[in-house]
Amino acid sequence: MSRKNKKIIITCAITGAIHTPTMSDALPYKPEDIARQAIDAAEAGAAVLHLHARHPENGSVSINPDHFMQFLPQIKAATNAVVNLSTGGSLTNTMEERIAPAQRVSPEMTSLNMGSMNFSMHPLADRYKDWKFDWEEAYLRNSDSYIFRNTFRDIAFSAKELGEKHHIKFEHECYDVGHLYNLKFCMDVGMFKAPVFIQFIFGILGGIGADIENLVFMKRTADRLFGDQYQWSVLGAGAAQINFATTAATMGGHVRVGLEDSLFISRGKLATSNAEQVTKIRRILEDLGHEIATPDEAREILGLKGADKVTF
Ligand code: KMH
Ligand code: ZN
Repeated sequence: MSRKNKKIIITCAITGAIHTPTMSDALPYKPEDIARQAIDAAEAGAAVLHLHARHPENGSVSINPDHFMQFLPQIKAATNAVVNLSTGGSLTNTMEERIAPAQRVSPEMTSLNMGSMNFSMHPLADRYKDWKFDWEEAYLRNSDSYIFRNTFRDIAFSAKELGEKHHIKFEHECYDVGHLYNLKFCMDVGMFKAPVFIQFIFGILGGIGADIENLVFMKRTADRLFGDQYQWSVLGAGAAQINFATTAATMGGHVRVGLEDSLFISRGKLATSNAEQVTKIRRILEDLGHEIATPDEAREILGLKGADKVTF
């Protein structure tokens, strides 16, 4: 879908499950820091906040609904931004565990990963020697034997438990071209209603690489499969983040930034916050003549149920 002349939705992914506290002091893991950075990102122009939880005491990834509840009410009280909860979980979680926080708080959106794949951060472990917490090194190194499991049965389970029962709209995370075909199959059997929202993801080790030719190919494939029945956004991992967001916007897409996807603000320079990345992409997009969507405009573009329907 070309989406020319429409507003651009900035999603900001605040902390994720890829990076660890040693890598950047700016990566938030305490609930008050996740809340503060999310609110600041929304004030800087993010219409959608993609959120993971972490254990407050050591920053390891958490899918405990109680940990989400330590920051979600603060975010809701301070911003109108759309809350999008991750269902990605950590290296060992089942799909039942991964969707439990969303079942508890019934957000407007959640992520939904559209295929099983290698998903590895192990090369990052070689860049650090002194770790802030003792779980970090093993977490990263063990990801080389991790299969990020998202079978058709898992996807159908999430569609039923979150989509049907909670009217949650999905950020369909597609890390490779095959994931688009998985989504098409799921739509054909009635799992998801148009317009779907697809996040094209580039540069994860295990997914399609961060080459602009791949973005063009993903977009062309999605056009063929979904016609005008989809909205799309792009995230480039690491150094690809801003270039890919800018290119996506030029091609008619929405964009995602945030410390989940990259810890940097420019080559070799760590970002000081999520809001700094939002401010940067917003400035670039506005300089190029694009308009940024407010949260309510994002709700309309994506067909969301509304902030009054969440339970946090
Ligand atoms: N847990 C990672 C392997 C998402 O937010 O849905 C991927 C992930 C993506 O968490
Ligand atoms: Zn995520």
